[in-house]
Amino acid sequence: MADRHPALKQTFAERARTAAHPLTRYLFRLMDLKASNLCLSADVTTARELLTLADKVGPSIVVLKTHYDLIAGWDYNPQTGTGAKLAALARKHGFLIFEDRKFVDIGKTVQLQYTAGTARIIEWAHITNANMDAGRDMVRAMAEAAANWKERIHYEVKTSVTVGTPVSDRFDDSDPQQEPASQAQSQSQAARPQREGGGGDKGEMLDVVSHQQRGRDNTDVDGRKGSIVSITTVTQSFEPADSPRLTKSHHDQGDDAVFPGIEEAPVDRGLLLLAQMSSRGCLMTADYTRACVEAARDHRGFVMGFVAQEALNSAADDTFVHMTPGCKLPPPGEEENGQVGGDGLGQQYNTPSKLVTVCGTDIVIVGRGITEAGDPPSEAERYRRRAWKAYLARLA
Ligand code: BMP
Repeated sequence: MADRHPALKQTFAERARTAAHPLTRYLFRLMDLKASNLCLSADVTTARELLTLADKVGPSIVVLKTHYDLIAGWDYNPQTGTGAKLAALARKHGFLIFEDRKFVDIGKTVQLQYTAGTARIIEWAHITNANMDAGRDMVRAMAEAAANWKERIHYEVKTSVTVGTPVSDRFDDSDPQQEPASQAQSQSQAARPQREGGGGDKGEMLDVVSHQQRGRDNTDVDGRKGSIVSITTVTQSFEPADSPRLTKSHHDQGDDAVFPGIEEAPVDRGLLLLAQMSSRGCLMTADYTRACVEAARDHRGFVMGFVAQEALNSAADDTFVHMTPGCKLPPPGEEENGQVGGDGLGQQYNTPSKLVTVCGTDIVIVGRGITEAGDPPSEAERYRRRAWKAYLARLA
């Protein structure tokens, strides 16, 4: 496959014009702009290390790969937590975040794992991946979840609240024992938007305070009675999510720098299918890999490409991107010998040159080769230069 597909001889800039997925088009542009086809697998174990590493290595990479579940001290707050901070670093340095979650379950469970729960991966990770063993419906379920999420965040709801004096003819004020409601109580109830809708909305909410009112005419069956003490006007207005104001307020972590030369990443989310693995004795068969390619073609608007050991584009209109882990360079000065061993735990390594020039992958994923180096930023630069050189060699 890898030998023949025209994409192998196209520049990333050319592929940015034809890729089916908006995030893939953006990624190819970023690669061209930064002259980088390097993904850092930031497999450190604390949130502090993760953020420091992302900040230092950010200039050399186009993708930062995470395993959020191996990070101690991950802050789950969607606005100010670790995901939001990573997103700010991604904007500052120009990279996409790829949570290597390898989803595999029935569709419904995966939808919830992707969009809800503790980590709310969809909120901060541009890209995630899935093991297709559970079958194609899981990919469809994830695509639907991503589409619903995008629809939901496309408009930010701004809610402003005013608490007014009740109008006498709007409620029954006949209860002489009615207690005054505290202003704080009224406001806390009013803070909930009354209803959702599009394009600006205004409604009145009756603030109801319940009292124990046994034996009176308008008493509820459980003995609780509602007394209306104020009228709250709730105004909702909607603003497109891609407006500059929202982008800033959404991610305002005190670090609003934006990487120059390209606009911010689109809000679209993308999936990589885990089509092949780098580990020794991996049980993924050629049939499984083929099924991944077919599922990707069925969901071109959501599946960006593959985590694989070789290029898998084969049909004329395949525009998928490939990312490949199991990548290591020999120590500086020994590159020419080209030999890299495994890690003793099943991981198998290849050099960027083998993976990009020979196997046809687009992005190399490097973990310990960089994280365990004495100087990770300069080692990341060495990997970036090597992987980019391998890409230029493939074009030639
Ligand atoms: P390292 O470069 O340190 O071996 O790390 C590789 C990273 O890529 C790890 O995060 C691992 O989970 C991931 N990975 C892999 O090694 N092989 C695969 O086939 C798929 C992966 O996601």
